[in-house]
Amino acid sequence: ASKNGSYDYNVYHTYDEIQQWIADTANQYPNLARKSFFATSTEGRNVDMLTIGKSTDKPIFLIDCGVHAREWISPAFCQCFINRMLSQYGVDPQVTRMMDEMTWMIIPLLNVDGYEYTWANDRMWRKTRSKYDTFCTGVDANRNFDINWSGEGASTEPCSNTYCGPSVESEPVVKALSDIIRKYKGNIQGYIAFHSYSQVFVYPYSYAYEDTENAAQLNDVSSRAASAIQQTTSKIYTFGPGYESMYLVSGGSKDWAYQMGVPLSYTIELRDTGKYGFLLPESQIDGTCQEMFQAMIVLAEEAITNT
Ligand code: PAY
Ligand code: ZN
Repeated sequence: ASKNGSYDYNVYHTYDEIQQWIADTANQYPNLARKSFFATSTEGRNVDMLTIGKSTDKPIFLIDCGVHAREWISPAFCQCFINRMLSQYGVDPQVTRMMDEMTWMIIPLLNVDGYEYTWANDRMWRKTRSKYDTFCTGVDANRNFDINWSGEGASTEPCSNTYCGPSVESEPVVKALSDIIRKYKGNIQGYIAFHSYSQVFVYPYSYAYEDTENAAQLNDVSSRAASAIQQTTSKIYTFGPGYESMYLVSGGSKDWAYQMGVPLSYTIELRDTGKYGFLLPESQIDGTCQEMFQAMIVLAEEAITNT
């Protein structure tokens, strides 16, 4: 497929298809999108980033999808989000404002090795595919960031699904994401890591029973985003600081991004609430995209007016 008019956003795509889609998208919208190299994974795959927006020097909204391999709805959401932003620019005034006022740096599929593994070998794989142990493979990329690394809510056991890795940023994709946050420090207004499942807006902190200085704002924005979702598809999303809305997590990306100065920092847990869990049927991709787009309008508006 060389043009994206026929790309099916309502099915799950392989790593190869997503790579092709990123290239095709950048080609199709040369004035609004550009593809850049983001990282080389442990197994040597390319990880790409799409930067979208009318200009490239606006306040940044950074988004990653697919940090956990089995959470297939996450990269599917990133793709439909990007497609809507690009195809509706100049058509939908809200999209136009989001594209005019922010620079969106989006990594549609971060954990490429793990994702490939979920297609070829084990649908329920979560971690990366780095091997630091004789028996067990993989690091939990969301335990590998430089925030209370290896602390509570992470495991130092290589066989664990929450293994924090042999050292901070041992995973090339984590290093690349950390580098980009360091590089644009001060200019990033929003950061979201899309995960599944649970339908929750999770904000810092997760590494300790502690609230951020802007906890009231994070709570208020989540609450408005959750209302927007409920009005769209009737789905209920909850929200709260990680220590309360999920569980303790050390070395997670949104805590680290917040600590690096990103005021609006979230993990968003997409559908569902457990009926299908990670095996969310393709028939629910569209609804997830519709509802979360409305939430993104709320989050983007907050990021725009926050600057
Ligand atoms: O920021 O606190 C956070 C995210 C915590 C997530 C994690 O990394 O463990 C939560 C889980 C995830 O999406 O990976 C939730 C899912 C349902 C799981 O695997 O437990
Ligand atoms: Zn996850």
